[in-house]
Amino acid sequence: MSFSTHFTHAITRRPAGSIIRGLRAVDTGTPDLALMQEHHAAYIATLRETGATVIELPSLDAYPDSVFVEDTALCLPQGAVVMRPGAPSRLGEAAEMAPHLRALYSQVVAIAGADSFIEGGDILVTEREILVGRSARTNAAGIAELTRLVAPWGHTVREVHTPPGVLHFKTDCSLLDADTILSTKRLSASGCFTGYKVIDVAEGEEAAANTIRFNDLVLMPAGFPKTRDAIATAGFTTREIGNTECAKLDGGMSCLSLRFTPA
Ligand code: CIR
Repeated sequence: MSFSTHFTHAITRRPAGSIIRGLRAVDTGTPDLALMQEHHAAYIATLRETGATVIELPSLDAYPDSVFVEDTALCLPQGAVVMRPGAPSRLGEAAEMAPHLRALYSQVVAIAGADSFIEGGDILVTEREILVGRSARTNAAGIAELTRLVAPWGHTVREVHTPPGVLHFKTDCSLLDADTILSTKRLSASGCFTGYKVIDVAEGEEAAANTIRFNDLVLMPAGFPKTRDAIATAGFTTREIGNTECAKLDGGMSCLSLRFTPA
């Protein structure tokens, strides 16, 4: 079973009332908490439908963006790495996640350098390597530290670039199976996926690039029919989840969970 697509567990965190103050590149309106909660519940139900255990953490009002748990850690088969988010308002979220990981994993390490910044949204784990996109949130020191921490576990890190103006590397791509990546053309054009099979997100549907392959399903944001059909035609089973409210905060499917098999 592929460790990059199949998982026994996920961790999520309930959205907080403070979500209305969440970070966003462009203000497209205030997120509606009730609707976000509805979408979040559908997301969790879909993860559970695959047979996984989903641990739902309580909301953290002190951290408006804390529903986006992916950015706080990298979960690998051998252990977990606690991140150092590059957004100052999100730095403390990592320490909030660490004890939950320690309860599940025997090995938990952390990015610790004062100048090291790295967020989980910039990390794409495939069966053969870990790709990390340098971005406004993830710097060279953070990537170097991650590289050192995961080497003893047999993982290699390849530094790539997040397209300019794009929040995270995985805003623009996702892994569908061991060899297949869904990507926007603006990202795949950089050549960073040479050696993989790439499925292009349809023109005008760039916001559909952030999906998650979780066990037998591909969870994707609702409202992108051309990309949904392209994924289905390639043989994957898709589930559309409402994402209008998280999208106002530049968040999507991957941001809402940590996915792993504890070791
Ligand atoms: C932020 O700017 O940090 C949040 N509003 C969105 C985080 C999305 N996370 C992700 O792509 N992994």
